[in-house]
Order: sequence, then structure tokens, then C-alpha cells
Amino acid sequence: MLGTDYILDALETEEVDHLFMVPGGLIDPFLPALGRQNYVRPIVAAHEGGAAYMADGYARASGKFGVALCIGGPGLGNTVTPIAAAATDGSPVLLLSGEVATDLEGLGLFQDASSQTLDDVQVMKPLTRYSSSVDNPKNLGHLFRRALVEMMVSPKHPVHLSLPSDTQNADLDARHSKIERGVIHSSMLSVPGAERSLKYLNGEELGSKPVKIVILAGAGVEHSDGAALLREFAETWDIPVATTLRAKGAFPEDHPLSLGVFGYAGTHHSRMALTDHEPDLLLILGSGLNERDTMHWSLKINPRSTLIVNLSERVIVQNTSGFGVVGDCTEYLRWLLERKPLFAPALESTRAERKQWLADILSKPRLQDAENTESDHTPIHPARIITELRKAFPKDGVLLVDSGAHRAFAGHYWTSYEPRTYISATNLGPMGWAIPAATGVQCALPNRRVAVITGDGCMHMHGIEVAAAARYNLPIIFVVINNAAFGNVWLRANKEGPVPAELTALPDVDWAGFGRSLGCQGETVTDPAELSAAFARAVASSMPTVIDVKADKSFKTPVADFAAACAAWSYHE
Ligand SMILES: Cc1ncc(C[n+]2csc(CCOP(=O)(O)OP(=O)(O)O)c2C)c(N)n1
Ligand SMILES: [Mg+2]
Repeated sequence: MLGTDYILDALETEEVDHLFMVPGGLIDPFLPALGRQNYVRPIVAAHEGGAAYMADGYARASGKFGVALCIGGPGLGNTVTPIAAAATDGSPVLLLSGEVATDLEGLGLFQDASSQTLDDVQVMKPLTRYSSSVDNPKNLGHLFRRALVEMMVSPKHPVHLSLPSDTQNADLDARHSKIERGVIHSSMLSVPGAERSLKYLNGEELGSKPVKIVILAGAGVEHSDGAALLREFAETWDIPVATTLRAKGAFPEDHPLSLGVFGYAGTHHSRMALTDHEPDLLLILGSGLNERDTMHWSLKINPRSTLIVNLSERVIVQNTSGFGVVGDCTEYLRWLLERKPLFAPALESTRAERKQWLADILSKPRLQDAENTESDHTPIHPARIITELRKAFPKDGVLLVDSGAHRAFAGHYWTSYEPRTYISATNLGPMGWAIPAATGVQCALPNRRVAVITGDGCMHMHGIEVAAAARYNLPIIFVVINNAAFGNVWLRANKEGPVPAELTALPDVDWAGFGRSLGCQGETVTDPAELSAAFARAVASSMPTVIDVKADKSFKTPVADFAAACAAWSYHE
């Protein structure tokens, strides 16, 4: 079979049924190859950035990996930010780019981006775990295999293969054999570390039995499908759970033990439990502990009373001078639950006091300015938009959230009931990510409802990708919180001096009309009382809908706790 057929056959073997692409001369051989098979469904995006974001969305929703295919040179350049977003969020994306024939490299051929000129492989090196040209077709099999392994080993990461046209067209007498899931997803746990952690749970290392125990759950829990075990562990001993914004939904936010999100856009409940007073035992599962996860480092990681469980030794060593458990969170929770008698008496004896402590916290307000969720203000308050969409949208539907002030409103006022139902590029925060990523999510989860909360600034960047939802009949609901501004930039503006208005203002675009022109349904909502019916119509429809909600830019984002932590922070602490 040809090199192109080899790759498509390999994707089928790995059960990856979609590929996201923009065509062009350097990958022409892939076009007939895509026509020769019918397992991998190609989705053509408007822009390679969109294709790579779609692949990222597919990876996050499917638990497999996403594939983006583009030409080298200008096509590959367009994927730089998406691949960086996948890298910073640990999303496994395989980027395949075309390259000129190896015997023509460096001769000034149109779009040559081989190692002799722009060097696509080097462009992708810092962003990927593995970036290589397959310049000898005989290497395609093992280099492809190497790329898959590098991508899927935890923490997952994007990889890149550059495919010269002679490799795409080579006749190969080989076929990919499936990489056994057990090999790549082998769950690891340092057992001596886990054994020592028992002394934290039963109080031996702490000096007394822990009453105020809090779990902070990061993306490591939802990645490794540890959410069910986390719930069992928390419920067995009434231990409250907060999540990072990245892992929102890893613990159901309507659960009596839920503290909601901690950190950026987080709840007052999580702040009270985690930072107002130091807990007796803080268990941090699978979080990279970045600025937003730690509420601008206001989370005090006391080495004597904190247990960090992470696959990365670096996360443990950088965040505590104390002890940590190196390992997969799912494996750790399973290991603990198999050894209940070794620490259950301690947790049992403190249960009543812990429940009282939690009840005191939960009796206080959870949300900042909760009254805004019912605001009748026009232009519409973003908190009201988020709240009305939540009511209309199915509990197991998947929400994607973009970058801007709307990220804070969604993070704070949205309720997530299941893991992986709130997806966002929280580490890099590239504007417009959510719009194409939703196409990838809907391709991976054809039977789930998918919605996007985005801003008008984000629409200016990648809004054109709503076209893919129309072309491929994907019933995605795109909610544009349209405040005719780069809202969060506007909110910050003037702090350091007067800012010319045109730097933060955007024209009030008719995004519903824009959506209709691309084949979607379009709705415009100006009155908050109309939100509920508009969302209900979109949920009932089998077509994609762009809903342009005219919103007010002047409402502050609900990040008071985070802002206070930033203001209080000092290098000398
Ligand atoms: C690619 C990229 N460029 C610039 C930024 C900086 N930035 C973050 S949010 C934002 C404005 C977002 O505007 P909009 O989508 O309308 O959202 P709003 O804040 O109004 O809710 C900008 C310019 C970014 N995050 N990503
Ligand atoms: Mg805006």
C-alpha cells in the first residue's frame, strides 16, 4: 500500500475515525487516499488553526488522539498556536504535514519548508514531544509508531510528522499493528510512596487525626477516568472536593461534598475550605498547580500536611519541600480503596467534626454576586446568559468555553455534573479555540449535545469555523456573548493611563446573520426574557445554531477572590 494508505489504515487500526484538515499541493496524495477508504472521515476546516483545534477537541472528548493534516510551510505555521495549546493542556494531537520531495529540497521549490529552508520540523520541536521528517519511506512504520507512543504516554502531548511527497507516494509492503492500550496506558504508582501516604491519612505523620481534609482534583483525575473512584473515596468519609477550573466537573458540582472550582473564577466555598484556614490535610490529585490552580499561589502547600499525587516528579518537587506520591491518581485511589482498614478508623473518628466544619462553610454564599444570575438588565448580564443556557442544556451535554471575560463568567456560574463536560484551553487561553474545538468534540461524541460559550472577539479570530458545523450537520450551539468589545481588555483598560476607545471596541456584528450565511441557524437575543426560549429552540434543533446575545461589557468578572489573592501576593512570602 502507499504511504498515505498506510497512515489512514493505521488510524483505522487505532480506531481514530476523524481527521481534520485543509488540503494543498504538499498533501495532494492524501486526497485520493481519503477517497479509497471509508473509515476515517475527513473534516475540511477553513484554516489549519481551526483543523488543529478540532483535532484537539476530538482528542479531549474521545480519550483517544486527534489528527490534523495540512501542508507544510504556510499550513504548518497556522497550527503553531493550536499545537502550543494542546501541549500546555496535555492533549494528544498528531500533526501530519506535507513536505516537498526529498530530492528537491533546498532548490527553491514553491512552499519548500524542509530542513534546507524554513524547517517545519524545527518549528514544531519546542511545541511537541517528537517532531520528525520521515524522509526515508522505509522508516514510516517505526517512526509513526514512535510518534504515537510519545504522544500517548502520560502526560500526553502533541507530536508532529513531516511527510515528504516521496514518502506519501511510496509503495510499502507493511501494515500498522495496533498498539496495545495496556502498554501505553499502563497505570503506574510508586508503592513505597503510597504506603507512606497512609500515615498522613491515619494522622501518624500529622501528629493528630485529620479533621479538615480537602481534596483538590486536577485534570489528572478526569484524564485517567478516576472520577468514579474519587467520588467513592470522598463519599466513604465525607471529604469535600474542589476542582481546578481545568478539571471542572471531575466531581459533580451539585454533590453535597462539592466545593466547586478553586482558583480563577472559583467559588467562595473552595476559598474558605482551602485558604481561609489551613486544612489539616490537603490532598492534591493530578494538578499541574499553575498560577490559576493555586489561586495565584495563595494555596499554602504546607509540606507537613499536604499530599501531592502526580505522575510528574517535577510537579511534586517544585511545589513542596516535603513528600509526594509519584503516580497515576486513578491507580492511587484504587490502591487506597483496597486498603481501607489501614486508615478508616482515623477518618471515621473525625467524620462528625468534618461534617460540621463543611456544613458551616456550605451555609455561606457559594457564588459572588449570585443575584446577577437573575438580572433583567439590558444589554444582558453575562451571568444571566450562562445561567439560562445551563437550565436549557442537558446535564450530560458538553460545554466548551473560550478566552475572554466570558471565561470567568462561565467558570463561576456554570454547573458541571460530569467529568469532561466542561472543556477549555485553560493554560494557554488562545482566543477562538472553542469554536473549532467543538467540531472535534461533536465528531467524537455524535450522541451528545455540544455547546460553545464564546465572545465576539473570539468570533473575529476563528468564528468562520462554524461553517464546518453546517457542512457536516453537527448540531452545535454557538452562544456568542456579544459585548462589542474585547471585554476583559476593556475591563482592565485605563488602569495604567487613558486608553483610546478604538483599541478595545469591536463593531456590533450581526453574528446570527453571519451564522446563517454559512449554513447555520441564527438567532439574535436582546431581551433576557427571550434567552430561555432561544436556547430551548437550539437544543431541540438538529442543526447548528449561532445565537448572538447582545451583552453588556461593563459588568465585572466574578473573580473577586482571585483578584484579592493577586493583590495580597508578595515575592517575599
Ligand atoms: C490568540 C490570542 N490573542 C490575544 C489574546 C488576549 N485576549 C484574551 S481575551 C481577549 C479579548 C476577548 O474578547 P471577546 O472574545 O469578545 O471576549 P470578552 O472578553 O468580551 O468576553 C484578548 C484580546 C488571547 N488570549 N489569545
Ligand atoms: Mg467581547
